Amino acid sequence: MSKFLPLWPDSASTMSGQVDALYIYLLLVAGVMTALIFVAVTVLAIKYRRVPGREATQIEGSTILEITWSIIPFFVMLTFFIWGAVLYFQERTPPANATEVYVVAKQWMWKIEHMEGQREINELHVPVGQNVKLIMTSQDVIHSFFVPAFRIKQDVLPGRYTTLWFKATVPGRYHLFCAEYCGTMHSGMGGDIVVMEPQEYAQWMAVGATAPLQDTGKELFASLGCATCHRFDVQGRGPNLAGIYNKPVLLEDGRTVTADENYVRESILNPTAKIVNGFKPIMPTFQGIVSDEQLNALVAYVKSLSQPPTGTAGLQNQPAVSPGQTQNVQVQ
Ligand SMILES: [Cu+2]
Repeated sequence: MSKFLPLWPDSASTMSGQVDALYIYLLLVAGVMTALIFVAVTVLAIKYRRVPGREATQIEGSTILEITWSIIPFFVMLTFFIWGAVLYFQERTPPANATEVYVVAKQWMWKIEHMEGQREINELHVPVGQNVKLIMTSQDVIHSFFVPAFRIKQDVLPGRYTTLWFKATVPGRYHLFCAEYCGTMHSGMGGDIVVMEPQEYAQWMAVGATAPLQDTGKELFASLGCATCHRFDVQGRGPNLAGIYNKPVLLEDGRTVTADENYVRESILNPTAKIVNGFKPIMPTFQGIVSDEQLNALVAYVKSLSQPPTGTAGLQNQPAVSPGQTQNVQVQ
């Protein structure tokens, strides 16, 4: 339909049809409400028009009528809220099996890093039919990752990660916009999501890969000296990081937090913000020492310490994770 009457952008993800359905519903309800009001105004204007010789009479209010026209629209409007909330939670909850891609925004470009090591600028290649989770941060100001054809949008903030996920359904090239005014060249800050058939994608993936992201992180972990304190064999001066990802961590002040991507990131840049119970605030900050790309690699490495060995080169030397831990990771 959109070719003849381009009211809607391309529809190319599992979410887009659902978002469109909600939009059509909103338009229909708004249309019906508007029609009802216009009909009532017209009919009442005619019925109670001024007629020579007719005296105006005072009409008192009707409680039943007023309650009816309040309660019925209230429940109609609640359906917007419920439907919208259901879609929102679907869009905010990445499936556990999603392929992860790191996105770093800066004035005025999108830098993409695949787990396998491929890097791209202003282009993101993905296979059709695969859940893709984006872990995004900004090097400078607030940007916003917006792909109309997928009906997804998420602000990208400096100093923390935000995430987004999608599953593309139709191969093709879809425009990526920055949807947050971010400076002079904001309107030029765009790109393309290239959705490919799986075989085509595998061919694309086979070319130009450097090291997998977690391997880069592992090298950094060694070269920055992290491994001196965060040991995997004996208890070091810092917590053992094997298996911590997505697990609750008890802090010195009694709080419990989940060791998600933002926690790992914060612990590298601002180590004293959340001190793990039983440890001392002796870790120096790496703010200004590691770039956002290096941070992503370190976060990917820490996360890889919580995944069962898959036999890929990058994961061979990781510490063993007990079956219990592995199960928990998968459940979460
Ligand atoms: Cu921007």
